[in-house]
Amino acid sequence: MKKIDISSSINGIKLSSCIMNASGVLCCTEKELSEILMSSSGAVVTKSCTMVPRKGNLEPRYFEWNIGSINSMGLPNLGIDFYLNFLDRKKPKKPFFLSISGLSIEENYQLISKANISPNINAIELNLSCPNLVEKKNQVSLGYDFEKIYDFLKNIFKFYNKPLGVKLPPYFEDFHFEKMALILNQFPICFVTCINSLPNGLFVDTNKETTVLHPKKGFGGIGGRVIKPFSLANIRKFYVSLRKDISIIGCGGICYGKDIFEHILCGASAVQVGTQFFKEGIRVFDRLKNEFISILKEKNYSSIEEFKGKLNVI
Ligand code: HRO
Repeated sequence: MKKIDISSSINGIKLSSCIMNASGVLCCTEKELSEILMSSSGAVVTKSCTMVPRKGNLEPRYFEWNIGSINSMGLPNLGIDFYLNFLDRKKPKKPFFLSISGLSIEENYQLISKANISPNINAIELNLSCPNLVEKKNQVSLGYDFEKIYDFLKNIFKFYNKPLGVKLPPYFEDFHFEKMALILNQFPICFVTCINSLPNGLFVDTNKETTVLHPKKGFGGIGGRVIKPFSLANIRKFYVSLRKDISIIGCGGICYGKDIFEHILCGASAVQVGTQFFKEGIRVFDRLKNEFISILKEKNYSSIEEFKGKLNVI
């Protein structure tokens, strides 16, 4: 019988499985990260970190329903030193992506400088798209600030010399896709992760006539099944407009093996699982792997390279 290989490469970083966790979900503490290390996920991504630990926003700050989730976590994390220390102690056998999300450009430079001298990091996933910071209520997130982002990346690559990817917010306008691709194509970016949660959704409890979240008057980032068409659109748009050596990691709406297939068909080299990981726990990686392998068997594919990016337009 034909061997099915679901390994992948993110611009040279080898993953034994193309399925990994999404930053933010069950990847904040020692216990959570250790569990991911022991699972069948192809890599581990940390919760986005800041220079000092943060408690995050007030609760309730997460809610899920049958087809989606809304969150306003507010970047709770244990601080960069914890994640670097975890990495140095555990020496993971799978790629380790440190997600960072400074509250200012200056803080991002400090975080990146620290990561730059850490010997065991495989890559930084620079989060340009946290939607929920109460302290930045009137500021546009960097991923939507096309003026600032060019200079920001230019300065980073003056001193940073390890692999770096960016986690992008969802875009909706052709103009924005083109503008972002034009910027990213000028830098030695290793990968882009598409997409973070859709910012400023609102979920209403009909019976109680209230919001379901407390922070930010109930508004929060939307994830889960309901956002899959937007993830696919962002993956596809960037797949056709970015340099071919920039890998794409798909994120958003992965619940079943078929969702992984669709992300890769649109151009992703790997996928991240967020809302469904939170719902189902660590066994989600085995289930998704089995379902994905079954689909490849049915379709007579033996590796993801055979269909990656090969979406046909009717
Ligand atoms: O912590 C959060 O509120 C959060 C972050 Cl950093 C992010 O990147 N995406 C999200 O949906 N929530």
